[in-house]
Amino acid sequence: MSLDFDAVNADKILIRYDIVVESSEKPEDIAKQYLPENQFLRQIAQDVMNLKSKDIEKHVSEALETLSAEDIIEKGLLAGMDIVAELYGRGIYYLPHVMVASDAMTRGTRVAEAALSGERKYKGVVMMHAAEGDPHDIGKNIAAVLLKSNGFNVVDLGKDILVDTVVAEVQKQKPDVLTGTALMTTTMSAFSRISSRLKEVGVELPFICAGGAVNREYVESYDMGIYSAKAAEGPGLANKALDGWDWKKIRANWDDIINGKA
Ligand code: B12
Repeated sequence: MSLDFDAVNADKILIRYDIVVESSEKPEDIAKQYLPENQFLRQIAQDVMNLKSKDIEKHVSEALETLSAEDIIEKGLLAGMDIVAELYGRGIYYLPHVMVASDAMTRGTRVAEAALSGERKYKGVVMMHAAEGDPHDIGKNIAAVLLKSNGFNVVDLGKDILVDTVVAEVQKQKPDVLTGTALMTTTMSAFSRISSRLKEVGVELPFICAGGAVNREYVESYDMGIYSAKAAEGPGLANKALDGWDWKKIRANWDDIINGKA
């Protein structure tokens, strides 16, 4: 089923100002600390935060006249989604807000992605997915855009992908790197299962695992797992795999790679 977000009047979705009164902070105050200074980026972040799905494509196109697609995604669209996540976490926004904001984010990302320059001469294949049972794919989609803009051929399996499917696709398509995203504590265990299954069938490759449900300690508790906290780290980690580094070497040099020293 596809939802028609154009028909949504965001002003009619209840915002829980009662919680705000209790905590003496308004959504606008909470948003202030995340909003970028640049007026175009600020407008885009506010579009996501204020659920302005209809305006965002126009605003991203305008911003592209002076800013790079990567900056628009990372500093505008993502900043807006951070605010939405914060407001949702505090119980001020409800699920409908998050869904409309996700739609705005996706539309904006599509316009920015179309503007990414560069010859499509692929340097390697990255296979991506969101964990079995997990519908959260915004971070994965952003990471995909950044990997593509860095010259990788991205094979995106999608969201809520069965462990069996991931293992079968890796065997079939033989990517250089596999990635997984999990935002729910109930779905993150799929990664260790994928790791065990790949070992059983004799496949080893760097497996970048991300999403709010996982941390470095967890990801490094199973073979092949390489932790990532930010989409922007994806290309740097994947580049190492193309340089011939195996997952053990990438893991051992993780801090240096993330800090741009390796
Ligand atoms: C948006 C959202 C949704 C949207 C998802 C839309 C979509 N298409 O993704 C919708 C509305 C569908 C949704 C649904 C649900 N959600 Co929700 N959702 C969120 C919310 C508010 C924001 C998540 C988000 O998009 N963040 C922004 C993105 C950019 O972050 P990210 O994915 O982590 O990506 C970053 C990094 O992880 C990294 N990254 C991610 N992937 C990759 C890949 C690579 C290769 C690299 C390098 C990096 C990388 O890069 C990004 C930053 O640069 C969070 C709250 C929160 N604080 O996170 C809850 C949250 C994740 N949801 C939650 C829940 C419980 C649900 C529901 C079960 C709610 C319900 N009761 O129905 C349902 C799921 C039902 C189901 N099973 O189908 C919980 C999970 C709790 C838990 N620990 O298990 C959270 C944490 C809210 C909460 N505090 O309770 N949700």
